[in-house]
Amino acid sequence: MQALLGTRLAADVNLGAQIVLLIGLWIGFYFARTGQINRHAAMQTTMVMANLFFILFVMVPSFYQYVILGGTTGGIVARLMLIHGLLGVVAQAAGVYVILRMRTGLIPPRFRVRDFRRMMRWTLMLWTAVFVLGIGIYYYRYLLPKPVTTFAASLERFRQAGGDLVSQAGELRRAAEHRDLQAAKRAAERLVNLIEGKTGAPYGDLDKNGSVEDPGDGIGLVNYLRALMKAAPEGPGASLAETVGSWLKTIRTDALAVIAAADPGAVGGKVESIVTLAERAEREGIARLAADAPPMVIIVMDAFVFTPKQLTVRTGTAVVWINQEHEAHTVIADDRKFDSGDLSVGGIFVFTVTEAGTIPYYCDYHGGRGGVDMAGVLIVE
Ligand SMILES: [Cu+2]
Repeated sequence: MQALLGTRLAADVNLGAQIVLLIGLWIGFYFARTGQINRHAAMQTTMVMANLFFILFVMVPSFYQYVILGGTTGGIVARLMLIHGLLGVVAQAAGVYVILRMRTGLIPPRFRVRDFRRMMRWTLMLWTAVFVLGIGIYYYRYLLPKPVTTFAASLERFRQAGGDLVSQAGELRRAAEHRDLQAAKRAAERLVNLIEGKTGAPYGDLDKNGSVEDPGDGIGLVNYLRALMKAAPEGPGASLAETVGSWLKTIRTDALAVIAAADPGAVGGKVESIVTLAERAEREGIARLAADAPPMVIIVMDAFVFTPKQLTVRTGTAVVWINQEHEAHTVIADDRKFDSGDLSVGGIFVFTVTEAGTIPYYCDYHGGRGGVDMAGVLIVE
């Protein structure tokens, strides 16, 4: 039914049904309290059996897509889904047990709960708790407003990051000249973070001064280069991008050596090499690449959203998606114009837009067609 109705509509139908089922169960409870036992039995049986339908056709498929296929265990939605799934199975099993016990002789005597009335009450309580968890899932997926940003990293940001590379190398040289090891390590941390980006292996508070310093946008120069190479693998920029990439790797290695150094005297040679290479990478590489490359924008996948969610681009723009978290995502157009397949952390997908129009897209695991949950839209002019 989820596939039939789409993620959001199936969730809406299920939400309505769950409200009806819960009210029904509490009315059934009232019947029991007022001695209307036949009505009680009929009501609870109907509600529990009806719920089996929604479990099988809405909740199991939704759980399978989000948690199992997506391999998603992080984030509030997946965690709620896991708890909800576990407790929901217990609640439903208890409901079926109560029905069998109430209406049939199928439960062998040794499996018969002694305080049956208490068990029924507990089942109703558990059912209610699972309902509340379900509301939580619905809220976080469909109601909670997601951040709306229009800023997309572009070649302009790439050029700026190149400038930051040179200025941080300058900071490093000044610190080394003053034999200020702390300041040198700080500048070295900024260099590494600027180069690697959030998804890099050495990224973070490398000098252990209590703060993560990254003058860039967290994407990382190496990822800008990877995106450029993917956007135009045959272009004249591809081999230059590769060369710049190897320079950046050298700078990174030397900067890590500065961070690991025990005294200011040990960093001199590294610092000179970093400054020379940074200037060269900026002047001969990044500035030229940014000037010659066709227009490019980067959309980041992080915290189960596309940022920016909505973006206007010109025809001929290479649109790049980068996965910046440790959850797999996909980028798939509503009309299947493109489908990235699984993108793990650091994964890049490029689609160059060629004609004007609106292209809604979504993540196959955490979103759905029509702008549901993890989804975005490209407006091509
Ligand atoms: Cu996703």
